[in-house]
Amino acid sequence: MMSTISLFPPDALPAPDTDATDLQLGPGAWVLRGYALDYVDRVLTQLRQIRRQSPFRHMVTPGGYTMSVALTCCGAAGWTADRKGYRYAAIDPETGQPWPAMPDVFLALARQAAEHCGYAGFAPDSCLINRYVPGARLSLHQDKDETDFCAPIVSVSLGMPAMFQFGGLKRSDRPEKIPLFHGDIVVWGGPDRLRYHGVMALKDNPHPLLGSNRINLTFRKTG
Ligand code: MD3
Ligand code: FE
Repeated sequence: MMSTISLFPPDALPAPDTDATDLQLGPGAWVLRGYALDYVDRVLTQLRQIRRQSPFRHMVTPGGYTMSVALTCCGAAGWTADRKGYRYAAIDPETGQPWPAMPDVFLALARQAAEHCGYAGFAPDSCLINRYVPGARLSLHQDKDETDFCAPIVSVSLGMPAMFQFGGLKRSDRPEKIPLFHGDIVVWGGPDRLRYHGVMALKDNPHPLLGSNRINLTFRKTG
């Protein structure tokens, strides 16, 4: 792969090593179809441990809404929402204990996918794990609770398919719809890092491994 100067953004774009099965969504965003398939068994084994330690829960937003998507986390920092706002914190407020450690296989998968898209040296300190059942959705939002917007976000989709909405930098920009399937990875960085995005209400299309569930892992560098 060609080397890039690390002045990004806006001086240099990543030098991706993407191939014909990759779908480019923007100057810094790619869908890697099936990229996680070889990792699924190991990822699900680790996920069973994580959810035993820090169970899935439905966060209540500062506005008082209970999210339809259930969440847990692993890594040095986890994401929480309460009346006071959204933030990353080292302690899971449900258990009073640190979030489960990030498994090596999670880190390896996220790093490899980021590098494939030209983001070498991705070092996430947090993985948010979302669980969707039929009807669950995530309304259009930006991910801006992190402090380092130079690092990309890597997302791994498992289980039932979802219709992802990829908008612009303004909430009013009409989003594009992209289906995401079991094993797909999406990498977002650079000029696409702050685009609005969401997930439409899930239809019930049971998956052989995960039944009527969709799991999404998002890897972030929070600090
Ligand atoms: C585009 N999760 O947890 S991942 C989230 O499928 C979240 O559960 C969705 O959005 C899910 O915040 C979508 C894809 C994603 C994640 C971060 C992004 C897309 C993004 C940041 C910028 C632009
Ligand atoms: Fe998001």
